[in-house]
Amino acid sequence: MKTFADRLRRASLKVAAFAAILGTPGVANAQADDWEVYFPQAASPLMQQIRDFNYPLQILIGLIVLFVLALLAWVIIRYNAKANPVPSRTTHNTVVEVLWTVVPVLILVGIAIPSFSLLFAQYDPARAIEDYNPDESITVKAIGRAGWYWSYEYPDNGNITVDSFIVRDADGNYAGEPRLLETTAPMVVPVDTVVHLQATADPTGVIHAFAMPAMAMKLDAVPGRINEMWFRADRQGIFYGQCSELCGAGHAFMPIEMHVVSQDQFAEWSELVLTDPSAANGLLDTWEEERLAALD
Ligand SMILES: [Cu+2]
Repeated sequence: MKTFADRLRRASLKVAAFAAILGTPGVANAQADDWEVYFPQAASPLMQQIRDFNYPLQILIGLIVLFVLALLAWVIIRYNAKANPVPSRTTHNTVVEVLWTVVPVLILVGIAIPSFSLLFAQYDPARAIEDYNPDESITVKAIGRAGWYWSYEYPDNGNITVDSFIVRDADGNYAGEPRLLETTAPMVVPVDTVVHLQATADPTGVIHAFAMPAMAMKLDAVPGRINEMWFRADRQGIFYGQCSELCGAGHAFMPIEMHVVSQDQFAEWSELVLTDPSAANGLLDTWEEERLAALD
């Protein structure tokens, strides 16, 4: 028979394995790894801050859960009816009451301060990036379309419009790779550049939401209204997101595919896509192959 110490050791090994999964170093793309349960690897400064903030919070929450559990166990064992034939008549304990009010308040205020500063930073790059220069940023407008796809417009770069449909085969079946995430033409942004992302939806359509977890982005796309957030991609590659507002029959089939390329590549793409969109797409594929080849 297994001793308690054996079980404890096995349990702690499991916890260590779980922690190793959480700390898996970055992969080429922002897709989830097998068995990944934590946030995606950060690809923007804000996502990195959110990850860094969340780790100590998880530990704090874990400690509080254990503490409350221990208190409950103590009360159940030490103060049950069997152990106390004559019930205590205690009704108040001022010290304990003050403590269980003040301590949680201090903990919550301690969490709220960095929390609010992150919330504000989501809408103001100057709060998260020291050398932020608005003149070097670009604007991309993401439009959630009623026919279940996204369009991207680049008002700073000669009125580019990209219609981004999910990939299907000749029979109309979903054929993309990764499954349900590949699009006919992705959103393209330059690396190390602040992108102001404006989200809206077809004026006669429904509400969608633009979500890109690796960049800490989630923004409602509402008909007749513009919402704005920013991100800065810190590494090149292909990143995926999905519509995150239940919008209708095609909700699961309007993926967001984002190619982060070098600034020179972005300049080249943004010229070419105006005249020859399919050549521009081919260029993106070539660049991605080159990037992956260079990683090996
Ligand atoms: Cu949608």
